[in-house]
Amino acid sequence: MTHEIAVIPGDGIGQEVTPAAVEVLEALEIDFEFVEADAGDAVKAETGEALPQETYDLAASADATLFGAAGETAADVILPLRTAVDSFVNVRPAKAYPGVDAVRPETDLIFLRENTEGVYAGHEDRLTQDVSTLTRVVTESASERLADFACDYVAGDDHDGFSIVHKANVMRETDGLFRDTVKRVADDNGVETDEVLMDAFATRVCLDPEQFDVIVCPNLAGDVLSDLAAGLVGGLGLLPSANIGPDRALFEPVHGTAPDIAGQGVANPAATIISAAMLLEYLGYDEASEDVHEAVEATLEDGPRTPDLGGDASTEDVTKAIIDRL
Ligand code: GGG
Repeated sequence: MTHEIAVIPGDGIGQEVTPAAVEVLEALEIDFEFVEADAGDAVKAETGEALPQETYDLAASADATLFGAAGETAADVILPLRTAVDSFVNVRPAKAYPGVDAVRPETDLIFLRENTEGVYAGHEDRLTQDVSTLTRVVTESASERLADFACDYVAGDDHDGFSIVHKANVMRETDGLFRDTVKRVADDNGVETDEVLMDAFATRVCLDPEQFDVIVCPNLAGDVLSDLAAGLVGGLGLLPSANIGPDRALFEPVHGTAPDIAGQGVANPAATIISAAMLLEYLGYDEASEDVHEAVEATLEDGPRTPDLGGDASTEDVTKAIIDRL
């Protein structure tokens, strides 16, 4: 059976790391049909549209999508692409790897980030010269959908439970609804939870990341706290993500376009290649997924490494080393 994979490199280093991940997938000789499409700042400059309709339609119909990064147009690209696959959860593992210089080498976390609402719902207004507003949306249905996924996730992957990270002591209605709903669903499923205020979480995870395992959180908190966790494990070049929907999914590195190094051929492809390993698992290729994870881990441990990890290798060198280890 052929799987259609939409490939949307986007901007900046997305143009470098996405082809690297496709090279790894091609090396596996699985029956994939890769279809490339444009999105981001460059296509907007050319056509006036950051996300052409054909790119949206491709993501909405492909079996899975591999996305790189978007810069200034991130809100016009990433959010609709997540909608195209009806993605209600963004799975973001943040793990320290042997051989990589990490602030907290014991870190091994999974963020399950609500992916449709919160401040990302986009209800912003400029009322006057002096005042702008943002309406934050939290629904019971979206919180339930995330909590159902979290319960299945911890059961399937043998975790003890999960932490609900929120700020319901201040945002009583919105985060209050989020916390109460997630807790109710977890209780109904017999899943253990604890609750952590998100500011306290930020401190505690830096001091002792082993206190945490699976973290369920609202949209913006998930974005910010997973980037914080990237700082604990050696940088954003190591964090993959999966935007999961009911019928399809979109995989992307957590990092953005990195304009400071774009075009130099030295971007770390690990985050995108690990995202591709998550894509393989999503499509049922568990063994191939494990092989890619192991090849990336061995390469991170023994090199070559890109400059963000203290090495002087190129994106191409690292990609080749990963493929050679498959
Ligand atoms: N690789 C995805 C990307 O471009 N990330 C940068 C970004 O702005 N991310 C925001 C988000 O994940 O919500």
